[in-house]
Amino acid sequence: MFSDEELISIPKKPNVSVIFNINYIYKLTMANVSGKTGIDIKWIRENLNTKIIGNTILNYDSVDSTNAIARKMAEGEKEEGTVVLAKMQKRGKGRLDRKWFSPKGGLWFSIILRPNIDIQEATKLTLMTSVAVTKTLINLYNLDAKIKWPNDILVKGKKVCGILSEGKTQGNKINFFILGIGVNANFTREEFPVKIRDFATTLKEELGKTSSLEELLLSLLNEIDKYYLILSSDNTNKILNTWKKMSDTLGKNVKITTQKDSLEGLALDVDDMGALIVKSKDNTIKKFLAGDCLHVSESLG
Ligand code: BT5
Repeated sequence: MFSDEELISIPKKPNVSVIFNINYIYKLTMANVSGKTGIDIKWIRENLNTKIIGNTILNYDSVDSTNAIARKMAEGEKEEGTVVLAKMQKRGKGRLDRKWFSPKGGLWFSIILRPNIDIQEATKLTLMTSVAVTKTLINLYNLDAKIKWPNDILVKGKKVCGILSEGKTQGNKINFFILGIGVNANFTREEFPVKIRDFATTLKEELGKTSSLEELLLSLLNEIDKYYLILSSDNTNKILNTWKKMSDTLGKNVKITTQKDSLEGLALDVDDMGALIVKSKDNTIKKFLAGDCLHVSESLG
C-alpha cells in the first residue's frame, strides 16, 4: 500500500525513465481519484503555474494540524514548496496556541518555505501571503476582501481567513518557515462556535453558494508562489504597496497588544519590514512586528 505522500508526489514534468516506471503509472492512476479532501490533486498539479510551491502535495483526511505536520517534515529536510493539505483539523492552531476551528468544508493547508532572509524580515512573509490570499478572493469571487494587520483576511469586517506563520531560525537566518493558511469556505456561520460566530464568516455565507476548493487552492498556490518570487527577488516595495492598498487597518484607531505591552493609537503605516507604525494620543510612535490588532474605530483620516 502506498502512503498519501507517495500517491501524490508526482514529478511535474516526468522524464522518460519515470514514465516507464510501473510504480509511477500506479501512482498516477491512484492520484487521478479525488484526493482525501475531495480535491483532485492531479488536476491541481496539471494546472499549477508555479516555480516553487506545490512540487509535492500531501493530502490528508483528518489531522491535528497541517502546520504541525509540515513543521515535522521541514525538520526532516522536506523540500521547500511542499504543501500539506487536510479535509479537517482536530487541533487547528491559531497564533499563541489559540484554537482554529477547522471543520470539513474549509480549506486548511500549510506550505514549507526555506527563504533566504533574516529573522527580522519574517513579517514580510505573512504580509505577502495576506496579499496573495486577498487578491485571490477578489479575482475569483469579486469579494470586498481586506487585510487586517497582521494576519487576518476580512470580508465586511469578518474574518474569512487566518494565517499562521511559524519558523525555525539558525543564527540570524531562517532555517525553515511554515505558512499555515485556513480559509472558511464551504460551511455556514451557524457551524462556528458561538464565541466566534459574530466575528467570522465563510465564503459560502458571502457568496450564497459553495465554491470549488480545487479552483481556490490552485489560485492560492499560484498567487503565493508569484509573491514569494517577488519577495525573494528583493522587490518588497511592490508587495508593501499592494498590501497598503488592501489594508483595512491603516488610518484606523487600533489597539495593539503584544506579550509585553499594549498601545492604542492611529495606525499610520507599515515600514519596509512589515512592522505596523502606530501613533498614540500623546504622539508617541511605536513599531510592531507582531501582536494582536483590534480595530477600535472606523477611519480617523
Ligand atoms: C490565526 O490565528 O488566525 C491563524 C489561523 C491559521 C489556521 C491555519 S489552518 C492550516 C494551518 N494549520 C493550523 O493548525 N493552522 C493553520 P489568530 O490570529 O491567533 O486567530 C485565532 C482566533 O481566531 C481564535 O482565538 C478565535 O477567536 C478565532 N477563530 C478560530 N477559528 C476561526 C475560524 N475558523 N474563522 C475565524 N476565526 C476563527
